[in-house]
Order: sequence, then C-alpha cells, then structure tokens
Amino acid sequence: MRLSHYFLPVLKETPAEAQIVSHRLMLRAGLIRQEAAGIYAWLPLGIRVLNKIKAIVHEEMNRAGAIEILMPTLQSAELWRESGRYDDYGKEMLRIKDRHDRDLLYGPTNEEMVTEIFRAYVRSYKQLPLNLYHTQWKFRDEVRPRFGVMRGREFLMKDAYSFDIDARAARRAYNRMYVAYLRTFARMGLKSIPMRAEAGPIGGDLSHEFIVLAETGESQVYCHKDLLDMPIPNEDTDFHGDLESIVRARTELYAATEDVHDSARFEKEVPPEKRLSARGIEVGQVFYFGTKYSAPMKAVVTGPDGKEVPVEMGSYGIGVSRLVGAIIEACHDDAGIIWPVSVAPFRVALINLKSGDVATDKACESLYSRLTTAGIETLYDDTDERPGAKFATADLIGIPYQLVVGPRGLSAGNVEIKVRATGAKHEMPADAAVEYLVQGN
Ligand code: 5CA
Repeated sequence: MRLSHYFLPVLKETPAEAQIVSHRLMLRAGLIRQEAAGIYAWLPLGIRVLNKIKAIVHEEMNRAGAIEILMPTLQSAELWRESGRYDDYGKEMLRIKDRHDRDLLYGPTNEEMVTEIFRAYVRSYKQLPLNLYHTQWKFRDEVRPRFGVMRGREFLMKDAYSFDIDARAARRAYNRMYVAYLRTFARMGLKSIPMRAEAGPIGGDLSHEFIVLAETGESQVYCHKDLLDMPIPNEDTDFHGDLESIVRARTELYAATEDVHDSARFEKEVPPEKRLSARGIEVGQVFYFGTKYSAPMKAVVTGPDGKEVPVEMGSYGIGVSRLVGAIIEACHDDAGIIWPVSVAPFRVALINLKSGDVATDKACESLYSRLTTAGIETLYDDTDERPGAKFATADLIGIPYQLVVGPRGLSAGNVEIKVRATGAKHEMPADAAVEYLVQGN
C-alpha cells in the first residue's frame, strides 16, 4: 500500500477525551473514530488489526473443533421470552420495534438464538458433541462506556456455544475452549491468566475470565504468581484427548476475580511471596451453565437409552474489539504502538527519505515490488513529508519493521532496517534486507 494513496488520518495532538494510553494511541494512530458514546467506526489501519485478531481467534476455534456460523445482530424478543431473559436483562439491552410493532432487540449475546438453531436440527446424542461459533457485533447499553473499545456499547465478540449429552462431556467441551483460549491470546503476544469468575447474566456456576494484567484494567484480580509462567499448550495439542491435566495445573493454583475472591483462602493457599494482587483486562470468559437455556427452550436430544434429555451447554466469549485495546496496553512505548507481528496491520513500513530523488525512488519501488510479491504486507511512505515526520508516523502506528531508504545509505550500497520493538538498527544491502524481512526475523 502506498501511503500517498492510503487513508491514514493520524492526529498530532493527544485527544483530551482519552484517559488511557490504548485509547489515546488508537485515536492518534487513526485506528478508530468515535461516532457516538461507545460506538466506533473502524478506519483502515484499525480494521486490518481487527481482522488479524479475528483470523487468529477463528484458527484456534477451528483447531479445537468448533464450527463457524453467522447469526444476525437483531433478534426477536420472543426467543428471549422463552428463556425468561427478556425481562431479566434490564436496561443494558437495546430494545427496538419494527413497523409491525413487533419487539426486536440488538443482541447482547446469543445463547437463545443458538439454542433455537440447535433444537431445530439436532435430535440424537449421536450428533454430539457440537460447538457452534460466530464473530458478530453485539450491543450492550453500558452505563459507563469508556476507555474507547475497551468498554464500548457496540463491540465485536466471538461467541461459541457447546452442546453435549451429559455433564462429563460438557466439561470436556469447556476444557477444549479453555485450552484454545490460552493459545489464542498467546499468539497475539498476550499473557492471559484464567481466573474463577462470577457468571452474571449468562448463568451457571462454573466460569473463568481470561485476564491480561494491566494497570489500566477494569478488574481487580488475585492469583498465584506461578500462573504467570505456565507453558502454552502447543499447536499439536490433541483436542480429542484429555485436556484435564492442562486445565488442572492451572485451576489448582489460586486465581480469582474480585467478585468471587476469598481473602482467607488466598492467604491460606498462597505463600506471601507468591501472592499477586493486580488490575487486569478481561479479554475472554467461558461459562458452563448446563440446562439453563435448553430446559426452558426444550432443546432435547435422545440419549443412548432412548430417553430424551435437555442438552448440556456452555458458552465462550472473546472480546475481539477489546483485544485491540488490550494489545496496545501491553505493547507500546512513548513513541506509539508496538504491534506484535501476528496482529500488525502491515509487517513493513518502507520509508523513502527523499521522495523525488531518482535513485532513492527507484530503490524504493524495487523493494516495494519485491516485498509485496513475496506476500509481505508493506506500507510504503512515498509522501514528501520530512524524514522526521515519517519516522514519527511509523513509530506511532507501530509497524514491526521499518525499512529506511535514503541517498546516503544507497551510495554506500545499503538500506537500514529498524526493529520497532527493540529500536535495533541494521544496515545491509537491499537484497539482504528483503531476505531478512521475508524470513521474518
Ligand atoms: N455469551 C457469553 C459468552 S459467549 C458472553 O456474552 N460473555 S461475556 O459477557 O463475558 O462477554 C464476552 C467477552 O466480550 C468479554 O470477556 C469481554 O472481553 C468482551 N466484552 C464484554 N462486554 C464488552 C464491552 N462493553 N465492550 C467491549 N468488549 C466487551
């Protein structure tokens, strides 16, 4: 992408309304624009990151055996009356009437709708286990939308729903999502810690929030420090096998969010030097709620004994849009964002230090063409800004590698690569630079 043809509305000033660094940087780097309280438009750089995050989430969902669908944002109130949640949900639910005066709502979550889909098609335990997921916009009329995409009113969520014949199988389904979540967040450069949590309006008595530690986090959390250094299950983890040992290694150490925290237990179970009490960002939450929806909504299957039973369910959410903010909270410095390569909007920022200079233009064009042909997403700054301004923009938007090309270097046969995360600079000939960037150092 040539910057001269792109839409990158970066801001010079620090927006006054933004209280936390990720919100400030998302506005300054031109990722989002607020359209109403808690409602954002995603600008070109922002949507690229959002799509990268979503792709990682989907890969890990698929690996764990979940199947993608897409449910609508608008839902019929009738469905929610069946579960009893239409009245229970309160003011957070955005209620809408259509021209026939029928009650609709903008979905805050999808347990009812997915249960309706399930009961329309599935009759037998032989069709189980089943896990259906989608990534769709949600609306929750939060009392205090704040911190940009961290607590929005409209936000993008991946939500998965598992269906099983009995509690044991449902527990295995829960474990699959738990392990998939550990992998998902790690792939985005985040250290996530699963912590026991309150189930709230989703329901059930088993729930974990996946927490990324950050001073600006909205949750107060308490855990055993060893949870910070647990190994991430690898790519060839057998999701058909028994994942209980991976889950148990974590759940046997104390970890709780404020709502379910028990300070007496914390002090008894965790030696003083291992106690961590900190703020954190909830990037995902998993729930097991058994038959809370399937019983009232009559989503039943026939078991091996020929008897009908309500299906056992769980649901599993990831805050896809919140993750953009969470990653920035974890990965930035004074100059701007430092994207982990896996979610970066572009991998390389190619910086032409003297646009208009024949030799420099030629070298840049050649590099741009070679990188893009090799499938390296490159943002080519071909504008006639001053070098200082180009560097500042590249630092601000956080592209992992800056490839800097100027007349002085070229006359010595070199270009320069700057690694955004470390600030390390390497001079080398253009060929070597292409190789370095393609191989992904
Ligand atoms: N149905 C269940 C799981 S599928 C559910 O709705 N879970 S949730 O309420 O915990 O939401 C899932 C995730 O969405 C949260 O962990 C959080 O990361 C994200 N999320 C929730 N509310 C907001 C919000 N107002 N703004 C941004 N992200 C949010």
